Amino acid sequence: MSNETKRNDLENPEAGIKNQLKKKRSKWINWAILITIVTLLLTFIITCIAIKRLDILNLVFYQIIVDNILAVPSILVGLIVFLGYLLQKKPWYDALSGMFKGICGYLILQMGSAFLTGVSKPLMITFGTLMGSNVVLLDTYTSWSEINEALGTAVSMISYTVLIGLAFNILLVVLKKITNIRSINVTGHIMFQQSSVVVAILYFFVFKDINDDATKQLLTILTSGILIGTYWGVFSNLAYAPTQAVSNNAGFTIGHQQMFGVWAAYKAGKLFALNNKEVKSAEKLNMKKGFRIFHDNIFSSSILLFIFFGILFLIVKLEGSWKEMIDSMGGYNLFAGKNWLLQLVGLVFTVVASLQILMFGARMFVAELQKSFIGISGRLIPGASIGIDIAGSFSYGEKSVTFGFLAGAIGNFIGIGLVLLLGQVFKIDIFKVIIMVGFIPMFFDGAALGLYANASGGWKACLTIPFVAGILVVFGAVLVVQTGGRTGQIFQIGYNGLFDWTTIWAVIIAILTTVPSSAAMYLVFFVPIIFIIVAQFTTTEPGSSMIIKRLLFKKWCEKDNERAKEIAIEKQKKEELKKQKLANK
Ligand code: ASC
Repeated sequence: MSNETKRNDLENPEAGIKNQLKKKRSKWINWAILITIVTLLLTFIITCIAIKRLDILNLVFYQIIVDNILAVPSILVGLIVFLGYLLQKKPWYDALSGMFKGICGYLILQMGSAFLTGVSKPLMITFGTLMGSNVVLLDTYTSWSEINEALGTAVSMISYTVLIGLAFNILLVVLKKITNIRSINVTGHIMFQQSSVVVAILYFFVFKDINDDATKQLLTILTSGILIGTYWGVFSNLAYAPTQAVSNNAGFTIGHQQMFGVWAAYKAGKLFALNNKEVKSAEKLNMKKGFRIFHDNIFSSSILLFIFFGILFLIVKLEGSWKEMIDSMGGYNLFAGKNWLLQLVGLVFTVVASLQILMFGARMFVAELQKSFIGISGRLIPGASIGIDIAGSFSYGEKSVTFGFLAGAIGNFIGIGLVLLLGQVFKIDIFKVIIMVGFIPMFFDGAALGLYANASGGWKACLTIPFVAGILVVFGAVLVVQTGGRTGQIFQIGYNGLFDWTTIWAVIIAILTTVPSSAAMYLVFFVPIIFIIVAQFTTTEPGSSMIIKRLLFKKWCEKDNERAKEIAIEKQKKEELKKQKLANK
């Protein structure tokens, strides 16, 4: 049975999240609760508007909900876990303990991530500045803060976009029978970073000719919300099946920056296993006797990271920028003030240790989410799954994560070199920009693509696919910087730079910012429509083809129905076998 059909399938014992509570409560009660909540909410909003207290609305929606819950993923995850347990009618102390583990697990992951980034980012930035002055750094936080600056007083558009985007994502899941979308993203910081890019493009390009700023902002928020909410729903849905293959049907999906990327890596990995060819997973690589020590993950990742970071650190030291780099590491450098060689060794071990912390935290909160989400997907939004941080999947393949990162990093460096060659030596106009890949795209893209490629194509795919993607990302970034960066207000210092944002989004940005804005204003609405059509192609449930799919892709639906029949026959056979076994006993 394909992974797609396993979601919430009660009779499938291997299903990660078993929807044990499905349909227990009458549909009408659910509707009554929903209508009451919406009515209360609307009454509150209308009353606030009527008594002219918009500041209360702002306080509740913006400062409390957006700033303190949506933007803080650990709290959001904790609350989801808590709600999930309560919906399963678990005792309150179980719900509370699950919530604490969810919050702590997520915080542990963030601490690992903070140390990993805190040590590696200054290294990459210093290395980048050594290469040249007008460098655009691919880094999510640099991109986000540059856009915040550029938007000035209009910056709150980003938060409202996140809110509308999330609501739209949930709506698409509620309408899953038509949309075929079943995943909701819950990675707050990622959702903010991505919304910032979309808002900037719409505000500075697509709606730039609208004179009244209030109308312009309103149009930007609404359109960006729909656009980004559809992206979250459709692409986390796309990543669902590959994520089940990677995680042994853990039931979650990815809500990050390379949702299309992991799907593509998983599909491309299959090319390495054509004609049912046996492939060896990176996790199971058999080393010769003397190399057995490489089976130990900490040992092998230390050696590999020593080679990679060691070389970069040495270059920075030889070029005389050591002090500047160490200063910007601040408290993340636990070896500050020691001899530089000891610092170098210590910093590499800090990276190794941070990776272990990150994976430990991921295991902790993912386990809680899995257990509690049975409640949410059973009661609140039947059939839904959630999109979590990409690091949540890293515990399912420690070696492939390291291999993928290294292969991706080599690809990145070759890409950077090629762009330098084309722009600085051959003087081709579009390449006259220096791109430096920051640590976040370098690590999280490479590791993720390696992990997913390994799941379908083994270690060769795990090395090849992130490598190719590593080169591609740099060229995609050039396209964004030379089109979306044309205003001179954004993408001059940094750009998001992860896989989806240098592939599909790079093309969208290039088109929307190149055509006249009078055309872009209409074209922009084609993007969610195309996304929705993409969703029709994915995670289909055989036998229950989607409406749009039924209308547009008749042949495919026939195939679906055939598959559904096959599944039904297989099921019947299994049941008969079971009955026979019981009778024999
Ligand atoms: C990103 C980003 C981060 C990391 C983190 C990975 O894209 O902005 O901080 O990835 O989410 O765990």
